[in-house]
Amino acid sequence: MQFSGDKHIKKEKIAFPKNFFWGAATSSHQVEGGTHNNWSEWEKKNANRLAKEAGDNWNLWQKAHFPEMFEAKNYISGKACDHFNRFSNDFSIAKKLGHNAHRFSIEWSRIEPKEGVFDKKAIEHYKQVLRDLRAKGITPFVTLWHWTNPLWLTEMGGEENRKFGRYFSRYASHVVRELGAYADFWITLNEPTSVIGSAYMKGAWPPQKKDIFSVIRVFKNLSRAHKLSYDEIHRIQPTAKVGFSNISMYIEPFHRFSPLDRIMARIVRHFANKEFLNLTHGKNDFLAVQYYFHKLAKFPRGLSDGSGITSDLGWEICPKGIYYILKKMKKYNLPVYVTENGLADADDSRRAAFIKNHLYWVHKAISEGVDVRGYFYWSLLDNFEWDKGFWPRFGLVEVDFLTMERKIRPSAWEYAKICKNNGFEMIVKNRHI
Ligand code: IFM
Repeated sequence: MQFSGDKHIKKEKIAFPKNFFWGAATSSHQVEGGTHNNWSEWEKKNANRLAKEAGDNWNLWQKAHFPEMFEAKNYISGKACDHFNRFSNDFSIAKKLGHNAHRFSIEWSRIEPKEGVFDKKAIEHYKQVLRDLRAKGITPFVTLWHWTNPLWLTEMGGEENRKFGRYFSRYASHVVRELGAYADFWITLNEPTSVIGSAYMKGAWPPQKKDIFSVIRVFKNLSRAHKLSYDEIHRIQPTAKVGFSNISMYIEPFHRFSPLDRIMARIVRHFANKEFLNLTHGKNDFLAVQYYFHKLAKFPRGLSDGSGITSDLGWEICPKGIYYILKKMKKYNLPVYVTENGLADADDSRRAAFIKNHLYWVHKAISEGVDVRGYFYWSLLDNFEWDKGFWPRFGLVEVDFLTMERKIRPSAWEYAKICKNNGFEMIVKNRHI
């Protein structure tokens, strides 16, 4: 550590462990284009409503900067980034940016468009995707379910169907039998609690329910899906590394000394961050942490955002939260990967600092014994942000959704330096980052 003239400012070398995985993440529905699933159907029915409601949901600055939120077409995933056809070019960009790993998802509705009928062409497509990554020296992390269900399953109740676990593990075993030779890291489910919260508690995502019994059912069915597929994947590929990705919020009590706020913070922490880990105990080879949110718990009002600099979506930027989350992972004694962390930042004014500041805290967790082995920025490309549509720009790479032209953002080059050097130097002022 080097100290400059000002005693409050120091330069720290942030070096990551050898063989650290550096990359970015995407998901099929958000980037591929041409998907036909529960979300694509829901979008058609809800695009007009979402465009109308935008006026009530966003602040003046957001409305002025992203007028596309008032257009119905913003809410239709359609061609997305056309990544289905342009994956090889996109992976060349990732390679140029120094990424040695990439996380993407397989679209269940392509693999199994009808119940029990598996599409050979879809498998062939993902084989090409995996071959392309490997040929470029990029290690694939494959997600099997990033929120989208085939329509036959949607008609049968989707995640609420008590056979969801069996259907999912049958699909997972088919994929791993066909593609296991090309990938070692499998993420069964992406952020199960985001779906439980947004689709079954808040009623914002398909199937738009607000029903505690559905919540309980979906917790049960998704955790069963993970456990069954964990066993299946290991049966087919004994050396596979299997986990699920967990959205983890940094939750503090609104008033530090209020016992009620503290109890509330504990309860929310438990259900948001821990419950799925508990339910899948013993069936995880690694922990996949996804961090975006700092929230304050106030009894009885609920969660509110902290103050400070925010992303374009108004999400508070709170880098040290990732440290507290990672420290909680230590007791599980498993390797940890940060499989998502990122922000919507259309003018790219905050992204480079966002990445560095979060990595500073990831590194601190590592130096205190947490076995973090990789970091995946969300996302490689600007993409379709679910019920918010295309206006939030999360990409290291800007996408023109009309021409499909890709432009590498300056922050992507900053991140590239970190990936290539396996670390960076950081000027730290009193550790206030
Ligand atoms: O875009 C999503 C992603 O699909 C899952 N994790 C959070 C991201 C940003 O909201």
